[in-house]
Formats: sequence, structure tokens, C-alpha cells
Amino acid sequence: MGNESSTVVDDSTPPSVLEARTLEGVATYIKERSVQRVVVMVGAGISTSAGIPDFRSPDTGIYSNLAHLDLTDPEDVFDISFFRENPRPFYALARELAPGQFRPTIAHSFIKLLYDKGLLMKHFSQNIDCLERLAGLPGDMIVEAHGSFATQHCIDCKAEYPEDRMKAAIAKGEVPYCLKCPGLVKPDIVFFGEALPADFFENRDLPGQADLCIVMGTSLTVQPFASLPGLVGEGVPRVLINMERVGGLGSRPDDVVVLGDCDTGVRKLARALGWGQDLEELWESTKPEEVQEQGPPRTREEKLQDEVDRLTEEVDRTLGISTAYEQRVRQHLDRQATDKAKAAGETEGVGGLGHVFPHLARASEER
Ligand code: CNA
Repeated sequence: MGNESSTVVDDSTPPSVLEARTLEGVATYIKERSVQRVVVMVGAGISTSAGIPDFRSPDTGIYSNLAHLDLTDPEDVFDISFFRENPRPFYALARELAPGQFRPTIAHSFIKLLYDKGLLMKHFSQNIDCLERLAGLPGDMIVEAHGSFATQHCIDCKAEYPEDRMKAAIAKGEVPYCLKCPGLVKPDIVFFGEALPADFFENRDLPGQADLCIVMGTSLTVQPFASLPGLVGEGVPRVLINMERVGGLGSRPDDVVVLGDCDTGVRKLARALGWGQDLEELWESTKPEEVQEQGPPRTREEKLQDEVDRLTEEVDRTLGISTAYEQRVRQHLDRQATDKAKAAGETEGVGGLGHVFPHLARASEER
């Protein structure tokens, strides 16, 4: 990237392949040239609207919010030597970043849509949040260049560590230790000072075969990932959708730079392609299902009626119990009175109880 990033960016240079250096121009190119080998390269910026902070955005990025972890350099949290000395900051952060708490963004769904339309050659991601998988993109279409939370190992003996224990440790913000040696356990995300997965190097030549490159939500500051857009052939359009200019993109005649958020950018490109509806439907399908269908919300009157019904039932139930109890008492007393009357030579009846239990007497008169 060294040469490119020093090139003066000039968007006014006329394109050589595109009809215009705009998303509409890219849409026309995709349709007219039957583009089928799109490479996508992304970073933390495609997940920020899901609620996962990126590293480097001022104020909202993780690095500017690590004060509570007491680090001299925020990057230490992902440094393997630092982790050996003090794994706690990483596990405090892992609790916030771990998969399972977030929904894919519409930018993730756009990548899935490229795949569904048969246009995607490979998706290169620096993210560890697994949101592209959750959006439905098959694992073999993704190069997780910085690993992911999907597996975990001891950093010393390399033994695998059980997933359920790992999830429990992360949920509690605890540090897990190997079950076979005293070593620390770490998710297989790539730290500074560690090698990238073989998958990255095995697929690294693909950008050179692409007919379109889309870069989104990355500062392109971490190597060797940052070198990927530079491997795209000259004359092949590269699109950058990002909050800021990065990596020298915009320096070639067929680069298209769209400054802004990824979600707005992909919506615009999808509409230009006539895929607007498809994209919204696909994204809608990533919504987590309701635990239970609740039906339409109830009005105040309906809620009030529910409460009245509940109280009525309660009163009926209580009254039912009292009536049964009253009958049992009456039968018992009747028997006692009959026995007493028999013993006193009186005739059978309950009339003699009226002075003791006037309400029973009244009740029997009413019947
Ligand atoms: P970064 O260095 O934090 O850069 C993010 C870039 O995205 C910046 O240029 C931002 O301006 C831009 N950006 C932020 N939000 C948006 C948005 N909504 N729309 C458009 N652009 C936006 O992150 P990188 O990915 O470039 O750095 C590589 C690191 C970040 C990798 O090692 C990742 O593992 C690591 N990371 C990943 C996640 C995740 O998995 N979601 C979160 C935080 C960090």
C-alpha cells in the first residue's frame, strides 16, 4: 500500500472503465459487463450499526474507551505478549464483543445478496464478530483474516478448549485456563504478533482475478490485510464506502469513493441495481424470531377488562370455597343437633340451632 497511500487522491480524473465514478456508474458496469467476480473487503465499520464499536473511530471506538482497563497503549489489549502478562483487559472486552448478542447489519445482508445473485468471488473480513455467517453467507465464501471466536486453544500446549466452558468464561468476564497445562486459553482471533490463518494466504491472489472490488468500514491500517485492495488489477473498479478516505482508494481512475455510512451506501447501490426490495427482504429475514408471538398490543380498556375478569374469577372461586365450607359446617351441626334432640327427646329438625347460628337459620328459612 505504501505507494498508493502517498498518491494524491483526485476524484475528478475521468474514469477509464466506468461510465461515471458513482454508485450508479458501478451498477451499470455490473449489469453491462456481467460482473461475476466481486471481492469484498471489510472491517469493524460494517458492524458499528449493529452496536459493536470499531477500534479507531474517535469517541465511539474501543481504543478511545479503554481508560477503565488502565492500559498504556490500547492496542495492548490485542497484543499476544501483553496477553501473556495480563489477559484480564482482553476478557473484559471479549464480554462486550462476543457473538450472540448482535444482529447483522444491512451491509452484511448486501454481501449475502451478492452471493445469492452469483456475483461474489470471496469476502475478506477483518471482523471477529461472525456477523457475515449470521447473515447467511457460507463459511467457505469468507476469509476471516483475523480469525474469529468460533474456536479456542491453549496458547502454550495448543490443546483445544471446550466451547461451552469458553462461552461461560466470556459471559462472566473470567480468564479461562487450559485443562491440560497451566497455559492461558484464547479464542482463535489473531493478535498483534501472531500469524494470520493459512486461509488468508491461500486466497490472497483472488483480488488479482476480481472484476470488481468493494471495500467497506475499515481504516486499512492493519497489515497484511491493508495490502489487499492494492492487489486488484489496474482498470478494475474499486469502490470504497467508508466514513473517511483510507488506503489511497480514489487514486485510480476507476475508484469510486463514497464517504458516509455503509448501510446508506449499500442501500444506494442496491437501488441502482434494481435490488432494493431484495435487500430489504433479505435483511428483514435476519431479524431474530420473537420468543413467542404476542399478538397485537392490547388497549387500555382491554387490559382493564382482563383485570376485571381476573378479579371476578377470584371472587367466584373464593365464594365457591365458602359455600362448600358453609354446607359442610351446616351438615356437621345438623348432625350434632339431631343427636342432641334425640337425646333430649325432641323431634328432628334444625330450628333449635337458630339461636346459636342465626345466619344458618336465616339461610335455611330462605331456601
Ligand atoms: P478500525 O481501525 O476501527 O476502522 C474502522 C473504520 O470504519 C474507520 O475508518 C471508520 O471511519 C469506519 N467506520 C466506522 N463506522 C462506520 C460506518 N457505520 N460506516 C462506514 N464506515 C464506518 O477497524 P478495522 O476493521 O479497519 O481494523 C482492523 C481490526 C479491527 C481487526 O483486527 C478487527 O478484528 C478489529 N475489530 C473488529 C470488530 C468486529 O469484529 N466487529 C470490532 C472492533 C475491532
